Amino acid sequence: MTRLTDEMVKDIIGSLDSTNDMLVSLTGMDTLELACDAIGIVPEMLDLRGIKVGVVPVTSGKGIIKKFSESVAEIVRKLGMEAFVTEYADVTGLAEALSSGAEMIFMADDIKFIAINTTNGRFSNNSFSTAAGYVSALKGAAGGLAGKDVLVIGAGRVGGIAAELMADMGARITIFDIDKNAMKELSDRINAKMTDDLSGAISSHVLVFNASPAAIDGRDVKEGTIFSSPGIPFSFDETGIKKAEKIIHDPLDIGAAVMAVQCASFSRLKERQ
Ligand code: 2YJ
Repeated sequence: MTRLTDEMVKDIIGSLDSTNDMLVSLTGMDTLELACDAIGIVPEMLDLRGIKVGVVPVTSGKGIIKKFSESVAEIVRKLGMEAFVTEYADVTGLAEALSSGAEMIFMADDIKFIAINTTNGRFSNNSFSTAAGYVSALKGAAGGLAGKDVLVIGAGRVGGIAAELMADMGARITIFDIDKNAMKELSDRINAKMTDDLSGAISSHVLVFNASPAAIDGRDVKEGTIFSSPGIPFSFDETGIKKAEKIIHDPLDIGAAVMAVQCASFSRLKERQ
């Protein structure tokens, strides 16, 4: 699994407003609207006021990513919640967040990134949230996915969940992965096509969900293609950027925003009027 680096995270806090503007112009939804759409609600259904969110740095594995916790806290603040990063890391930090009354707690090691709703123990996870957020982004950018052909690059966790969500929306999915077993397992599971020819598949699709860290050769890109691209690092060269109509990509914001909104929805959905 690709791990974020200090370099990828260093500018997130300063670029949250421009990511939000990018989402509005490419998908027609701002970050909060997109995160809600990803879990099938609208912002008016959620009461985010006064939610106290703790972000706990985790030192296990490869350790702390500089500004990771502060970036998550800022993403959550932009959605209208109150967020703090604990002074201590790991178990001591978790105890600190709980004793400060955090209603939601974010923690990430090298394998999982979760947000726990402390009022009921339910939790959201980054793989599902990233997949759902980028599916909503592609749906918004393309004006709907029902009946449309979508290429999914990468049959890992995010690609697999995204492919399943889009198949449920009525999209016709083609899957590519260099891991042929993973590709076959996913294509059998959701009854989708698969391909061995990445270049050919890219050049014959205008809707692409890219959940892979691999580089995409701009010479393969069809003019007017819409890419929803959670894969890190950013996969595109200058030619691809010029030929694509839209590329939706950010290193952390969309996935973390969906996590926060889903985690809040576990206890903060407003009663229907
Ligand atoms: O607290 C910290 O600063 C670090 N322990 C954060 C580690 C962040 N983890 C990752 O980037 C992993 N790739 C897990 C993300 C799950 C993606 N679905």
